[in-house]
Amino acid sequence: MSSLSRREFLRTGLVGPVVASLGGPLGSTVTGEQQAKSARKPNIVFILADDWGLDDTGCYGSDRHKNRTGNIDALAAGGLRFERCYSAPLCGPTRCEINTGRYAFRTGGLTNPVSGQPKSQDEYPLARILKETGYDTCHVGKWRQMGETPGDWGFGEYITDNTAGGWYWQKSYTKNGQLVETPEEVYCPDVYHSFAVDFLQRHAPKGSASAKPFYLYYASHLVHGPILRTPDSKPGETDPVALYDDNVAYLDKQVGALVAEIDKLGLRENTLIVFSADNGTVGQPNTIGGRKINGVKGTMLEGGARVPLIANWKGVAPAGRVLKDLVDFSDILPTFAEAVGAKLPQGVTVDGRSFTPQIRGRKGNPREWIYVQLGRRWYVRDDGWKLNQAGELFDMKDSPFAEQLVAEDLKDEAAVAARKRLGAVLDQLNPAGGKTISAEDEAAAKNRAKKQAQRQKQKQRQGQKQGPKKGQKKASAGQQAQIE
Ligand SMILES: [Ca+2]
Repeated sequence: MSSLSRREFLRTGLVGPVVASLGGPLGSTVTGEQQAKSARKPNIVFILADDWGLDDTGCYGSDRHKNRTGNIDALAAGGLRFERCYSAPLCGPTRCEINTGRYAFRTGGLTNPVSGQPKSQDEYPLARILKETGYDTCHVGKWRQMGETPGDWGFGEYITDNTAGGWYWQKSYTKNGQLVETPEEVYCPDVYHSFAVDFLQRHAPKGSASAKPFYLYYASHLVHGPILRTPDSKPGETDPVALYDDNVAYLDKQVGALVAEIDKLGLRENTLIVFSADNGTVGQPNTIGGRKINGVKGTMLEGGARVPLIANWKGVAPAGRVLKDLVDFSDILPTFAEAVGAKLPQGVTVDGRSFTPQIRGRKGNPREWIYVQLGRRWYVRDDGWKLNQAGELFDMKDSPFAEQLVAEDLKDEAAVAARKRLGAVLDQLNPAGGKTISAEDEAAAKNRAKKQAQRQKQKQRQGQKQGPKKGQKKASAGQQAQIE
């Protein structure tokens, strides 16, 4: 236990027989109450923003929102911030990776919609792993693209809705499989937040479920389109840019409220809080230090999949540390599993690598490359280079602002070595040999998404012509999602 304090050791979840075997001498140095507190398995709260890039986040240098994300920035200041984390460039494939720890060509979670691909019975989902380790599991917010229900995927309780886009001012939602209808429109992010708070309160030291550690997956609809007014928007506000800013501010406010609740309930020191996003910004990327991020949601450019990743664990994660370690979203499952001391399923290829050691302040075993896939396109990227399915090599030294295509016949030593190195990774992964989608099906999926976006715009235009309904002032389509 040389590099691991006893307190930290107990927190790893390596408890039970190990703790029991420590016996007398160590046991006599702490009170029973302290020991019980230390031995409690850590809780995990995973906050996932929707359509939110580095350029939306103050602590990543966003010029536009630098004073709008104070609560998220505070999580980074009190914990770790990973500079190079990669989701998939689209909602559904990202959520598949989170829940399975596996790349899309293994699961079939290739593009939107991914419902039915993969199936929960064919996978070993994160929530099920945690549940089988004794955790209470709760899903809050966006789910639909995963298919089935959060319950099928291992969540003991959940609140969600039947949509892949934003679900804001509405008269219905789904709670634990039951449709709930309300007489008046409610702001669903607030309803979902209350559900999360109730879950936390039941798991607080004095709550009815205090004996159980928990996993709360807080998958906000914010800031996916349609970009509508929030409860904090100026009355009558219709300017789409102002409303977009309001949505950013509202997500940050909810993050702050969630963390304050965790503090108030006495859960903070035993709770790992992770904040990330499911893909990059929609529409126009914002600037960082005056330069525009290269690429947005749905693209295979850096801005499509490079997202913020913040891990805050009071008393465990080093405060204010910034890491350049490469992380991709298949890493979330093994990271959370290791954090709670759960074993990974046998006989299942998990692509991810745990970054729990880094969260605990150690060097860990950082990745040498990350992998990103969307439909029939993919790339593998390492510290300075990126190679895609077409064999195109990009020099990434100026990312996330620019990526330079390298001429195929360039004899530059570093480029030649990178092509060889990354090519070997792709050969080993062999995405083309895994589950795939036909060009026709991919085009059809894109077309459906486009039509859906058009319907959304049409609906919003009609809403504007007719004037806003009570509690629902529609924005123009200027900043709407083009795709789910
Ligand atoms: Ca998204």
